[in-house]
Order: sequence, then structure tokens, then C-alpha cells
Amino acid sequence: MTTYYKAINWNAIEDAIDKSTWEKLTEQFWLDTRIPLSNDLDDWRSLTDQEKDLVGKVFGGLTLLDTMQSETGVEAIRQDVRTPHEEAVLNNIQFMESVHAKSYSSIFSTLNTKSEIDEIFDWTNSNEYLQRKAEIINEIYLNGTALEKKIASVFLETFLFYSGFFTPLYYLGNNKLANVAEIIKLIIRDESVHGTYIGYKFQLAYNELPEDEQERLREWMYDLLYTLYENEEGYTESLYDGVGWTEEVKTFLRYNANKALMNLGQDPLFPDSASDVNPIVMNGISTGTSNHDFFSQVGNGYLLGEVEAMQDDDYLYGM
Ligand code: MN3
Ligand code: MN3
Repeated sequence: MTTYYKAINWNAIEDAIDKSTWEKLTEQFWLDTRIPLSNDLDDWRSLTDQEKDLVGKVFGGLTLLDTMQSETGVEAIRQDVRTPHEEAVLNNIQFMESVHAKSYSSIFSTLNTKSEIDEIFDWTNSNEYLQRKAEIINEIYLNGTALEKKIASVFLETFLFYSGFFTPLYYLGNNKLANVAEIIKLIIRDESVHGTYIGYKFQLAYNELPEDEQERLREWMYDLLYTLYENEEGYTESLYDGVGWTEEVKTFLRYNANKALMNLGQDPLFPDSASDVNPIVMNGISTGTSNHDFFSQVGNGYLLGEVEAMQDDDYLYGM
């Protein structure tokens, strides 16, 4: 029997979302090395030791999650692509996850000493909440069904990062660490597309299931989200009790948990909405004119091409 090797044909698109996502992701390509992080050193020196410790730990935790996405995360969902173009999009996503993971090291090497960096990685590689979060997600990546893996991926992309993202967004809203925040905003812009795209692929397959299987999967999904949320509560308390931001961060987490469910085509679990989140943080994350001003005011900010502010409707594929 003859084996046929199929060449990818971008002139025969089976799913227009693959092509539009490829275009969006390649248009927003960026590298950490183009952002002048050292301009944040004066702000950094003005932070208390407690705040510096928080920033280091937050970025250590984010490094762990992006490392996992670049290593096992994309490989886990690659096995179940519906089109060859989806695999090409996943190649882009996987590379950018490595850029994300590396960009935190650029932040560390600018702000921290060698021994501080070693301490941050020791903490990251042993913190009970971080390790549990990584263990839960990785177990699903290795042993879950195709749809369970996509759920885990969307929860990571759209929910689990946000206990960490809160800190740089808070400083951005207070006019501190603008270049660090610019990196985080570029990462958030990528994660928004990743969560929406993988959620969309999830919905295609989910809608093909018989109703009883949908119901079983929906229960599994909400149970998983609740387990992850409980762990995030512990993580948040351990990080933020010292600076007094714990309750605000938890509100932000519940808001993003609902967004993850929305990406998966499901109803929200928590009552929290955007208006409940600290407006300083929402201002940092949102895409209105203030952000546009932010990007244009950082004159020597991002040096490769023009960075467009994130818009909510950039990510609302077919919803
Ligand atoms: Mn990432
Ligand atoms: Mn991602």
C-alpha cells in the first residue's frame, strides 16, 4: 500500500478561524529583547523589600506555567488537530510560549541579582501551590481525553496566569514598572488569542457530542475549575497577604475564571464581573484610549513594528 504525504495547502482553508488566527498571531509577534526594561530600574528601587519579593515570586510562578505550556501543553493538544492549519497555528503558539517563559528571565536579569534569581527559582520549584497547580494540569495533559486537555489548556491560559498578572497590572495602573508591564501586556494579548482559539476548537468537538456526554464533561470541567480555584486561593493568600491585596486578587481571579468558561462556551460560575475588579487593574488590562496613550507615551518602548492596543472584540471569534 502506498503512503501519501500531504502538503499543507493554505489556498484550501477548511476553517477560516485557522487562517485569521495565524494572521493575528504573526502580526502581533514580539521579542522580549526589544523592550528597554532597564528604564524601570528607578521605579524598581522605589519599591519596598516586600514588594520586590512579591514581584520576583509572581514572575517565578508565571515562568513555571509558560514553561509547561511550551513543553507539554502544546504537545498535548497537537495530537487532536482537526486541520493541518491548526497544527501550524499551534507551532506559532508553542514558540511564543518559549518567548514568554524567556521574557521573565529578561525581567529577572534586569531587576535582580544572581543570588536573588537563584532564590526565586528555588521558591518556584518548591512552592506547594504552584507545584500542585502544575501537577493537576500536567496530569490532564498526559492522561486526559482530547477535550479534557483543551479544557486544562484554556483554564491555564485564561485563568491560572492571572494571580501573577495582577501585580504588574497594578503597578502599571500606578505608573510604575511601565516596561515590565509592557511585556506582560504583550503576553496577555497572546494568551487571549490562545485561550479563545483553543476554546473555539473545544466547542467544535464538544458540540458534536451526544447530550449525556456533554453533561458529564461539563460537570468534570466545573469540578476542575473549582479545585483549581481553591488552590489559587491558597496561592493568592501566600503571595498577597503581606501587601494586603488578597481579596482584590481573588475577585480578579473569579472574573478571569468566568472568562475561561466563556471561551469554552459555558455559563459563568462566579457572580464577579469586570465592574467588581479594581479599576486600576482593569485600566491596565483594558484596551481603551488610556492604553493607546500608554503605548505611544513610551516613546522608545517596543521597537519592532507598531504595538496595537488589545481590543476585547479581537478575540470574539464566532460568538
Ligand atoms: Mn504564554
Ligand atoms: Mn499561551
